[in-house]
Amino acid sequence: MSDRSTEMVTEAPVTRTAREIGKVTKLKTTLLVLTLNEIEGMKAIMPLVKREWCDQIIIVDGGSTDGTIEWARENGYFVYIQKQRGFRHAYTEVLPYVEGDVIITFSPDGNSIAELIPPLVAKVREGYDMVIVSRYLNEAQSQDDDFITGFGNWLFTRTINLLHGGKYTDAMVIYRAYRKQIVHDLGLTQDEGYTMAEKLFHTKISWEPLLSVRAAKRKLKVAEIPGDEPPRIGGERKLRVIQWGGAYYFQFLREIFCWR
Ligand SMILES: Nc1nc2c(ncn2[C@@H]2O[C@H](COP(=O)(O)OP(=O)(O)OP(=O)(O)O)[C@@H](O)[C@H]2O)c(=O)[nH]1
Ligand SMILES: [Mg+2]
Repeated sequence: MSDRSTEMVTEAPVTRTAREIGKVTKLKTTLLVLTLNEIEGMKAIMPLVKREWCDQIIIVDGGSTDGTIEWARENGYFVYIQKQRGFRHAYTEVLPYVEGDVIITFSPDGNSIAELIPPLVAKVREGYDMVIVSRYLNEAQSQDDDFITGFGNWLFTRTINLLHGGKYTDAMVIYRAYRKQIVHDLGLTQDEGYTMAEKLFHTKISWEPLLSVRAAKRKLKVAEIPGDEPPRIGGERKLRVIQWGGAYYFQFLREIFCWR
């Protein structure tokens, strides 16, 4: 599937000296597996993730009570249990444990196809700052979307493209790989990008949409590869359509005026 990836670079395509390519291909990778009561998904999906695909795997848990944590530890995974509630705190808290130069974020609830990890890593090693597994590129499809989430993802992606100069087909998905350095360069660990949106909509949000917005604003080298989103396996959906939708949309508008 990786041969049908889109290039979103605005400058010349990646042309590098052999020395630079050497540096890029040596990049170490850390897979972050996000869990909150995903025992069925974990049992079905994690055996499909070959441990040699990434240099490090961390299970980042939001406080599961269904045996997810115990199962992960029994199967030899390092588990980090977040202290503060909410996706973005999962990421900021686990960051000091990340040894890789590249972070891959992965959902073990059935929505992320494990076999796409190697082509995703290969693509990022071509020299991109971020590579997204797009559910809407070429023939890729989401079987997890309902009408509202499908429309929301379309609207949010188009809004980011229009307001911030992105060329995304999927600016919202978790499944992606990016260089750890850009987390700092784009100020993703700083509260200022989230607090007003979170207060207004009484929720905690994740950082993928802001990452997409700021990567577009900075004109980073971004690519997408197509990847289906199969339906969720077991467990419960945590998505809060109205609250997260409102908070993310507010963030996109705020970014017109804030952050360079
Ligand atoms: N560490 C952590 N993981 C979470 C949290 N909320 C959800 N997750 C996990 O993150 C992964 C991705 O969740 P999502 O796919 O965004 O949410 P979902 O509930 O599956 O909803 P949809 O996929 O949009 O239908 C799942 O494995 C969830 O269990 C959280 O607050 N902390
Ligand atoms: Mg999901």
